[in-house]
Amino acid sequence: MTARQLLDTLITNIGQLLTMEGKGPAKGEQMKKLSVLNHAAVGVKDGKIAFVGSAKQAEQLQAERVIDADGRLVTPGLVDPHTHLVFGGSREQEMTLKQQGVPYLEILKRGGGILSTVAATRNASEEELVQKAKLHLDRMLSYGMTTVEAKSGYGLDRQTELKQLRVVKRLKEEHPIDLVSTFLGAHAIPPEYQHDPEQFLAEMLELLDVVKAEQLAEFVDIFCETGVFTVEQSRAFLQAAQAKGFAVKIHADEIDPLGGTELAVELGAASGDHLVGASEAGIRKLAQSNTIAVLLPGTSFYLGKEAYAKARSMIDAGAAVALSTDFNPGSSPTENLQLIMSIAALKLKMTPEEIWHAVTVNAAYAIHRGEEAGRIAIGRKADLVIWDASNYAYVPYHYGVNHVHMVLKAGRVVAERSRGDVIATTYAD
Ligand code: IZC
Ligand code: ZN
Repeated sequence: MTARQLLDTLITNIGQLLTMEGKGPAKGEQMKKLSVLNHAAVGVKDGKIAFVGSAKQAEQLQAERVIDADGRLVTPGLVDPHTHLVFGGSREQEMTLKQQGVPYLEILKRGGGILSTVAATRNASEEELVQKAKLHLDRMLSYGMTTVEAKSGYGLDRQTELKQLRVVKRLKEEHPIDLVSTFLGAHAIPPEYQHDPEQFLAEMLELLDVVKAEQLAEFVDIFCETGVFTVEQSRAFLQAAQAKGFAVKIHADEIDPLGGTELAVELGAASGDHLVGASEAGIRKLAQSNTIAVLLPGTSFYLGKEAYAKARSMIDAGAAVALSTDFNPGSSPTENLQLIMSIAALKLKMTPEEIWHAVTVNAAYAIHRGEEAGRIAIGRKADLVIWDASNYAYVPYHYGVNHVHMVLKAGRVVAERSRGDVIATTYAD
């Protein structure tokens, strides 16, 4: 960057700038060290980062627009690597059942839970689903999330699974958040196949050819859990998906410890997700692999569980840990990744340094966006959050509220604090 070049935007007077400098995902010890620039500035040109340096150096630069960060913290846009974004209806009626002690898997067994969302999603039009998901995405954007993974899995039939994936495809064009699509047709066994899960899985595998031809998803995922799909079924299903050219992920060891963590590593999955019941042997294997541990402590919290994923053992063993909301209508109805950062501090005993790696660079690697999102470096897309905080430890500490001051997506201001706690999205203006 030379003094004569004109930047589109210069954010200067930054108190702390987290660039998340490094190479590849941050594993183990690497998660404990953060690269922090004090009194910094970031310049943007054509939607990309064109300058990273000190506020002093930036005094030489010219820009169309100068944003005075006034000593605030600036980080990469947050990345959420696991959401069930597109669904019909909601499940507030289950809250009473849960209070009465009815377990999550028992509600599913009775035909509720995921299956009640399946009924609502089958009944919703594509347009209705687009409008509903847009509201959720707007909220995510206002919380500083700029890249988000979205799963299907509330159709469990050809037509509705494709409808959900097409909704995501449309949203990729209509919403500033970068979306990454995952096919989760194997999310539950639908009522019409209760007695023949193998036939159901065969149908979902067949559907993958259409998903591939229409480029509707990059990843294939499966819910490996008691009463849903076994480890053997999951292995066969995901191997068949890999043979068709898909990358894979697994909902593993969320409620019962079945050995899904080991399976994720065995298959070379991009991520193993949940891992609450991961065994010590599974954790050791994870640490030696390229599979990212995507932890979703919002679900332990929301389902009122004592058990949380053993993030400390995982990081200390050398694994790369990411965090996610698991936004879904049943076990984690929240779009607030900042709240998840606080739960990770309180329940997973993760340090602020580890938490920031987990919601930026590691989350990006879990969805194969590690070379594009999650770091602030010259030439990368300018996805940035200016926080109403002077230091990075403050965000997980002050919990339950939105600390965003401003969000820039590819260099454009897309959300901004307007008054008090109100963060308004501005991308449609
Ligand atoms: O709708 O309950 N765990 N899938 C696996 C979910 C939670 C989503 C849901
Ligand atoms: Zn999930």
